[in-house]
This record gives sequence, structure tokens and C-alpha cells, in this order.
Amino acid sequence: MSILHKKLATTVPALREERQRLLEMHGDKTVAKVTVRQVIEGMRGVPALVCDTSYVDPKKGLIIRGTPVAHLAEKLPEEVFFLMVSGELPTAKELDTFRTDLTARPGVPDYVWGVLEALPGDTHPMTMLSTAVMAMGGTSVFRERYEKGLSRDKHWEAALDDALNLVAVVPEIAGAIYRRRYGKGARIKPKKGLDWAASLAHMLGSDDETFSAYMRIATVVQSDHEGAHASALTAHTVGSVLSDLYYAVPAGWNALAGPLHGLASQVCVNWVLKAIDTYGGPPNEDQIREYARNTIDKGSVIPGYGHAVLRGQDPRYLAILAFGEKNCSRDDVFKTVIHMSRVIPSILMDQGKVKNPWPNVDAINGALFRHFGITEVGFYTVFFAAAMTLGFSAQYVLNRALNTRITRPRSVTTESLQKRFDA
Ligand code: CMX
Repeated sequence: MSILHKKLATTVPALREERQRLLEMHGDKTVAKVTVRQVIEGMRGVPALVCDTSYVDPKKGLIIRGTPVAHLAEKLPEEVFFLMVSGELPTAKELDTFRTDLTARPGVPDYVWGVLEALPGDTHPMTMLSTAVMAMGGTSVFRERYEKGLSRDKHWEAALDDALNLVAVVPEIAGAIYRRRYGKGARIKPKKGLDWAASLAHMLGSDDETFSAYMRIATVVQSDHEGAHASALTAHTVGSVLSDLYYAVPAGWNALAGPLHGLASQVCVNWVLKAIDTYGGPPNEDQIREYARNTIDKGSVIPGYGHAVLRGQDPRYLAILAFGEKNCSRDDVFKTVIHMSRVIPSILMDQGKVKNPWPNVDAINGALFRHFGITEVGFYTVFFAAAMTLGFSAQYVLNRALNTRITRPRSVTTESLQKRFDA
């Protein structure tokens, strides 16, 4: 039994009692009214589920288990995963035990490498990631135990086994995808003693300590973003029907793979590089204005800007900015990203409809990857997905612990809205 199994076993009864108490005392009270606009426009802002791993405050941004993400930026991804699942950061001894637990997990089954090899060489790396992990479904502890009649009370135990197994292997799978997809040579095996992020850096092909430090901070800030953004909500819904984690997490990744969500980091770097190419070097302020306006006039969004919930600066962006200022302040792409971030908000504000004109995390993370030699933009969303594995998995485990019900809101017809409100 892992240390997280032991920890959670002590907290699950109280979590269940509290949920029951809330239901009994307040179950029929109204949380919010829902407008026709919210129904038509993507359920924006409708409070629709509980997520305790993290919360996105519109002004302050990501808060993980009560701690603003900026205060966790120096932590290891493993520590943050432990925090998300258990509600507490591990002590040094607990962290040690937890890291040993992770290294003792079964690893990637050999056939998964064959599955990756069988895909066409130009497959998008996000497709590779979901395919590889879905192919691991046959190893699901949850599925196996459920089929044998696992009691509802113990769903979380098997879910946590799957979560630990997946969290332990995601760096190796992501590293292998990078090397296979971009012709970087043979897959690199995990090296003993490295933390989660340094291990991923190593399996991409880099042992540069500054790059590992970047991977740590970038993983932590992108590890979770509450439970109702498009990809977490998708993973949540798939998990709510008791599909195992090898269905639920790739489902979330598949939602992350769109340009309005996690793919924005790939789109954003391409957009910045095209600006540099268009103007024969880093654009000046007037050129940035012209370039951004052209993008908007063509009917596209400015990639890496805006957010559905945030209404202030994104602390994930700011954390990566601070790291970049220390470590790659002379990089032309990085400098252009910063220069753009000073010019673009006012252009977006002038449009009069954008609710958040500030850069989000996707505006900047690709510039740092490029700086550290990972120039293949298609990989950036795979990294985001690898980081999000921590949050999706933690949320999955807690939902099984609380026996969260199947997600089943209602849809309405246009006719029903017309009849109700046109009358
Ligand atoms: N550039 C141009 N227009 C933008 C914009 C941007 N970056 N962000 C929002 N708008 C527009 C919207 O398209 C919308 O226009 P319409 O009314 O004509 O449809 C209007 O401003 C209002 O949108 P909003 O309420 O401010 O934003 P939404 O909640 O609808 O959308 C998001 C949020 C992120 C999809 C949007 O800001 C966007 O497309 N940004 C660019 C893509 C991006 O960076 N995505 C990554 C998000 C971060 C993450 O996934 O974590």
C-alpha cells in the first residue's frame, strides 16, 4: 500500500461525512441562476461541480489546495500531486517514501512502444499520447477489480493505483513520443534518482539542470486549473461513468488538444515566429500593433491571450516570465513575447468585447521550450498534457473517493427557449 493510500484512508471518511452533511443541510438551496446566454454560450461561469484540488480565482488565478500557485513554484511536481490528493504537502520523509512508491510502479508495458511505432510518423504528438495511454487500459487496476465486484467504498483505492501507475510513466511516454515523432533517435530509459520533471527532461534528451528547473516550474503551474475547464470537465465526465483512468485522462487531453485551449501554446509560438519572419527580426511596437490587428481583422483570435475565467494577470504566465527573465532574457523569441505582452492588451481592450486582455500561460511556455532547444512546437501541448495528468488524476481519485455521481446536466431545444421567453 502506497503512502498516499494510507493518507487517504484516514481522510476519506470525513470527506464523505462532510459531503453528506452539505447535501442534507443545503441540498435544495440555489447556488446560482442560469441565464439564456450561459446556456447558449458554453455554460460560461455556471457552477456545476465540486473540485477540491484547486480553484481559479478570477483576480488571483490558480490556487492549489488553498495556496496560490506562485507560492508552489519551487516545489516538485510530485509534491504538488501529493498535495492535490491528500490536501497536505508531504514532509521530507513522506516525499522520499512517495518517490520510492512511484518508482516501484509497474512501468510502461512493452506493447505500448509497438503501438507508437505503428502510427504514421507524422501523427500529431497529442494523438500519439492519447493512443499510447488508452492502449494501457488493459492494465487498469480499477477495471480489473471492478469486474470482480469491487465495492463502491473501495473504488478510490483502485483508482489511486491507476493514478500512481499513470503519473509514474507519463514522463517516459512523453519523452518517447518526442524522440519518435521528431527523429531524435532511440527512446531514452528513465534514470534512477531523478525527480519527475528532471526525468522528463532527461528522456527528451537533456540533462541541463536549468532546463530541468524550467520543467519543474512549468509542470507545477500547469498541473491543474480547477475542475470545469474544457479538458478537466471532459476527464471528469468520463470518470463519472466509472470509465477507468486510461479512458478519462486521455479524454481530457483530447479536449486540451484544440487551439482555443492547450494547443494555443503551439499556435502562439508559430504566431510569434511568423511575426519575426514577417518583419525580418523582432517587430517594434508599431509592427506588433499592425500584426495583431491583421490577425483580428482576419477573424482569428490572438493566441495566448484571454481567458474564460481569469480577469487579472495569469500567475502561471507570471511565474514562467520570472523564470525566463532570469534565464533567457536575451533570447529574441522570449523578448518578442514580452514586448507583445506590453502592446497587445490595449489592442484587445480597444475591441471592447474581450473580457481578459492579458497573456495566459500559453503565450510564453513555448518560447522557453524553444530557448532550451525543444523547437518542435507540436510537442508543447504534450508537455501541458503531461503536467495536467497530475490534476486530472488527483481529481479522478477524489471523485471516486466521494462516489461522485454521473455527470448529467440537461440540454434544451431552441424552440423551448423561444416558447418560454418570446411569449
Ligand atoms: N483574441 C481576439 N479575440 C478574442 C480573444 C483573443 N485572444 N479572446 C477573446 N476574444 C473574443 C472572443 O472570441 C469573443 O468574441 P465573439 O463575441 O465575437 O465570439 C469575445 O472576445 C469575448 O470572449 P471572452 O468572453 O473574453 O472569452 P471566452 O471565454 O469566450 O474565450 C478563450 C476564452 C481563451 C477561448 C479566448 O480568450 C481565446 O480564444 N483566446 C486565444 C486562445 C488561447 O490563448 N487559448 C488558451 C487559453 C488558456 C488555457 O487553455 O488554459
